[in-house]
Amino acid sequence: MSCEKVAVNQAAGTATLTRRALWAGPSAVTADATVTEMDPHGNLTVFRSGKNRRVFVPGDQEIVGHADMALDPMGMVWFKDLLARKPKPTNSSPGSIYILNGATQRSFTDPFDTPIPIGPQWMILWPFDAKAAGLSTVMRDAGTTVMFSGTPYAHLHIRRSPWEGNEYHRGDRRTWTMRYERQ
Ligand SMILES: [Cu+2]
Repeated sequence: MSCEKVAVNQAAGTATLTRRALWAGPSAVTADATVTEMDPHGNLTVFRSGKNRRVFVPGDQEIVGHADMALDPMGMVWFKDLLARKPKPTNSSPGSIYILNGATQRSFTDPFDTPIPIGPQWMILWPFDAKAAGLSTVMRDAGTTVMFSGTPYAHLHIRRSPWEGNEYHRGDRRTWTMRYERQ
């Protein structure tokens, strides 16, 4: 979070920022959520206080890496630790952050720093071991990556909607879908 972000966001107005912040999370939690602005030090300015424990923060579309976010309490602990550059996050149980409005991210390979769009995602904040979990550490457009793998900030970075696919309810007909692959 840069000072630049706060300045640009101040010009946008509270109503606009609130509306955009709420795109970050699922509709099941938006109605009762708190909406705040966050400064570069993680200090919150409340726009709207809500009854559930999820906090929505607007990002800035003009700045790479500043996505709209919906954080739960442990997600907030983790994110503030990251902002403060603590060597290790201090969340005592897994947190979660929704970034369902998508994001852009700095490239780690391109000298001209072309932003990579990474789309809707959500994160489970716990230092999973990629190898043990059998998960990739490389950016993908769907599925799960262990991001910041091998560091205390490692987390499950999950693309696309958690509500993809169909639910099974008692009495529903089963459709087995399988794919074959050539050896
Ligand atoms: Cu992530």
